[in-house]
Amino acid sequence: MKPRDILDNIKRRFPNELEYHQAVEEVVNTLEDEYELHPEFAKYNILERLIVPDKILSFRVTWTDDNGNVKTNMGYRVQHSNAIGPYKGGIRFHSSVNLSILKFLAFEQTFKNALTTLPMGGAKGGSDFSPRGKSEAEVMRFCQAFTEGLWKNIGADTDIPAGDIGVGGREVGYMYGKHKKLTGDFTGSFTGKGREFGGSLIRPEATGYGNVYFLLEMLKLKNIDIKGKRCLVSGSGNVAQYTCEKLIELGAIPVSLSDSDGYIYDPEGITKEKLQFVMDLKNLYRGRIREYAEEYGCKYVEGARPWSEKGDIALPSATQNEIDADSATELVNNGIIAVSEGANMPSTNEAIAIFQKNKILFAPGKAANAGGVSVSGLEMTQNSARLSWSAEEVDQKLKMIMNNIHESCVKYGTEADGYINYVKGANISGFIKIARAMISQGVF
Ligand code: NDP
Ligand code: 8G0
Repeated sequence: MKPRDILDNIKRRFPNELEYHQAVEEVVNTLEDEYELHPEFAKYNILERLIVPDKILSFRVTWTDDNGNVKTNMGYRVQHSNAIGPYKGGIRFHSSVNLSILKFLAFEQTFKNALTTLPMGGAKGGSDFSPRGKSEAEVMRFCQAFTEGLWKNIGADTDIPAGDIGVGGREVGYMYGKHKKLTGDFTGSFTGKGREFGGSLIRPEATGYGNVYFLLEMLKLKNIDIKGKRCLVSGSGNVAQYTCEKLIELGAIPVSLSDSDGYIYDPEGITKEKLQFVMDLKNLYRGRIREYAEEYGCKYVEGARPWSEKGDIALPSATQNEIDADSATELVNNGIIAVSEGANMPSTNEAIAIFQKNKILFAPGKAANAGGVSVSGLEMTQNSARLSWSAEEVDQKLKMIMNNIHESCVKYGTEADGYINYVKGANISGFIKIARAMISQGVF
């Protein structure tokens, strides 16, 4: 079957899974030529086998709130592919979580993990539970109940979850603790753990820092200095915070942040001190980004995203589909030079096409945000070797990995006119590695 026919078939068999279609379509669009070049891919039906997840676990999570009400949520784990290593990918807790979203995330994770050069397969999991407004005790009970549904299917050599939207160090700690209690084993069964029990230095920073390292490589090829560049950042969670931290360190000027209620625009720039306010606000008090505008007297726009503001570089770091065709057009008209995705699939396929048509430097999440899972891979190495590396060592390795990913994208994505199609580069590079592993391991 040709890639197009496989895509049509997937759409027909899973008609309501729009995010999954979108992620698969983005890959299929860039793979057609490469597929033709290697008849063995079609012979072993590699593409279809790589699109359909190995296994999907779905379970009910029952927990009790502080008022004694018994609640139920859904829990899922999509074990997408373990062709090149154990399943690896985060856990998302958000009211919007459904199978389509987790399937798209697990699919992209498989390609991303292949790009990192570390031996990790792809997975994603989560629940439609929202930690927002829940007490500390409720979050703990939920995490424990979720782990009860999952624990038999995960493990340091099988499937290693981590955080994602709505799941930070606190939640990973509770899940890790429950997993340890049920198995009796102290192993590297999760990443993103606390420092005291096997967590890696630089893991919290890794996704944001890594995205900026990737951006630096893109700019370097064009002889563009990041200093003084005005950066539109969305989100205000883990990825957005450390993206801002690295941008500020390098002399760039982040001017926006957002959350699910709205965005702030601070034309004077988010400084180190203002960023500390955001970190305390979000990580300690679990407040809203609106409070930044109240504190510093800048603009706050309810129910909107920052893409209509003027900036040189956009680093979307909140969630999927936050940049649509209209936003992309606005960004281009306002003179954007680069878009580097911290979030997973923040741009729609139509938005990507607009960036590429206008020859904007565009880095897809599966390349630009791979720093997070890379340092998770380094955490796994440290856990199994029973040692811990210094922050400098981990940061150095992170930089090297991001530079390697950039190089692979250039290798496979440079087009006849010299434009680097990072989407194509990332997809082909990841695909070839996984396809070879699948062929070598036989048909099953
Ligand atoms: P966090 O939960 O720490 O932060 C998420 C941020 O995005 C919050 O500001 C949140 O606002 C906002 N947000 C979430 N959902 C929506 C929505 N539907 N609409 C508008 N805003 C929303 O998550 P992370 O920072 O870890 O993750 C952000 C993105 O980066 C995700 O796409 C994730 O998959 C991706 N990613 C994360 C990695 C990591 O290491 N953490 C690694 C690679 C990718 P609010 O506070 O209102 O919920
Ligand atoms: O560490 C991880 O496995 C992880 C956590 C959150 C997100 C991601 C990702 O790459 O999207 C990976």
